[in-house]
Amino acid sequence: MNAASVALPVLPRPRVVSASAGEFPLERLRISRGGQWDHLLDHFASEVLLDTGRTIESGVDGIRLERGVVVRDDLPFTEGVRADGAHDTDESYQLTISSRGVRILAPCEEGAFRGLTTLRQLIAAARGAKLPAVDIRDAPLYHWRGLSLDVSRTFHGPETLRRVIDMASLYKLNVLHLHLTDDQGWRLEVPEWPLLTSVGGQGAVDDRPGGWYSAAEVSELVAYAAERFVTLVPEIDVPGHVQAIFHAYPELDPHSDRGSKAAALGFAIGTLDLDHGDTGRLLEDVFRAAADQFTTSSYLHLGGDEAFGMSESAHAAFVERTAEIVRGLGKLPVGWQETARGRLQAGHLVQYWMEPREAARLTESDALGQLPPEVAAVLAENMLAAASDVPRACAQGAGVIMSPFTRLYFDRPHGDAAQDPAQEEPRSRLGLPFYSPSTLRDGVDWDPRKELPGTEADRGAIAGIEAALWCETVRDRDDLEFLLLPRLPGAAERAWASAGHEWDAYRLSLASQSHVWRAREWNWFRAAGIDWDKESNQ
Ligand code: TNX
Repeated sequence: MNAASVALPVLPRPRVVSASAGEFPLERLRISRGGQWDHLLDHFASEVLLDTGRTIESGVDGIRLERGVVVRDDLPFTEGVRADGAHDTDESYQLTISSRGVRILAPCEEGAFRGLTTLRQLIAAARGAKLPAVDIRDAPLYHWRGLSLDVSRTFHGPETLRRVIDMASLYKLNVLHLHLTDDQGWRLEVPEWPLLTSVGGQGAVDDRPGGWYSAAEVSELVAYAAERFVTLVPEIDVPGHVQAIFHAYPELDPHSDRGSKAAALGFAIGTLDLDHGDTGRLLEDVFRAAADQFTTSSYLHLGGDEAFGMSESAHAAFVERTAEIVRGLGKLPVGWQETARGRLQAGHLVQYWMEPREAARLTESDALGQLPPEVAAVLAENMLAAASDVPRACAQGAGVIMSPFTRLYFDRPHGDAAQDPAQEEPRSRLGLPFYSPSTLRDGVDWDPRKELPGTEADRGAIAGIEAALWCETVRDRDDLEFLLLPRLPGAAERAWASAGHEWDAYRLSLASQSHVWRAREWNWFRAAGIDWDKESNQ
């Protein structure tokens, strides 16, 4: 039976599912230790406790975890690249539940973890009763399955990040990309440049509290994420979006005499200049700090977007220099799609966000009219140049992370009506006002291969999928979670499963996720049209 025809309460939907007669009562589920993957079982048991309040006892004949090859005849091979640079990791698994017990077969530890995650979701949906007899064979479509989170416009402390890592991992995402620097606040500790944090880290949008991560906190977060098979990828956004640097070190601002740097809704004009003062040394120190702290990532994201006010050649030279610094540290560069306007070396990843059709619509409509005219003008100029970025990246042999902004930007207002009238207020407040709203279905019903601008041959360049949450309108953790859920599983679905028009099956599986969200006290948007389970968690 095909996954599409069995609405298992599991997201992303597993690739090959065959249901059989019978069931396994949850009260018989045990954990037996003494195998190679005991740590995975311990982790699993503590997650089930948080998901459902249920303790899984130790005992004989528990869940069997076996290392072995999963038959892949009808499972496509995983495409793209991994953020941790591993080449031999295989996330496939087979989960078999019968009246006799539960068994997971996987060639790698990571596959066994993914299988246990599927089991977690089945347990949460079983509401304390029985697991269905089923045989699941599963593997992801793309290696890179991520979420990018803006911690600059609003600072989200380590505790909030742990919640986001928990959500990502529950949906088998494996990358959390942290947008650590922007005009409003600098969040990375850099030993040689202490004012970046002590001065540049104080800010955020409006009067929201600032903050930054100490190296020790980053180290704990990297370990927390790694335990959940999530890689933290740091982004230092240069040469635009750098007002926090200028705030800390005004002498680095080559245009300090320019007067007002119109900043509205997060857009500011002003860029670094490689030939100005100590800019080169700053770049080296900052990227070294990122490499030293984010030890599990093979990539450093250098930003490169919206370098308003910079000539195309200066921007290209800047990106090339920064990419060289990244390579010098033994890492590979990722940049927003604008970095494709210069010369790229093999191994570079470009993150696609501006869909040409929507970019044209934004610039032609009066949507940008809400911004100050000089900001609207540079934004429009950047959008109009966007159409050739991805073909250029592919022609240069770069990989492409897909973050098309009508599908995967979670800072769009929710387009579904609220089921709970009390949520109309946050719904109308959250998301950038000049973006058209997007529905949950918009986030699920699309095919990354078809949406890559370029030729069919270019589709092989897709490195993976990343959703993005920018935080201009996000005031706090509740707001953040309101935009993340229930969208996050949709992004995970497109990153893991094959695309198809299966909204109805997806919608059923989504409804059953709310048990865990309630139990974990994650805030979420109760979109109309989904039959959310009304039961409160007990
Ligand atoms: C564009 S996406 C930006 C961000 C904004 C975002 C709002 C990108 C690379 N740059 O600075 O926050 O739009 O959606």
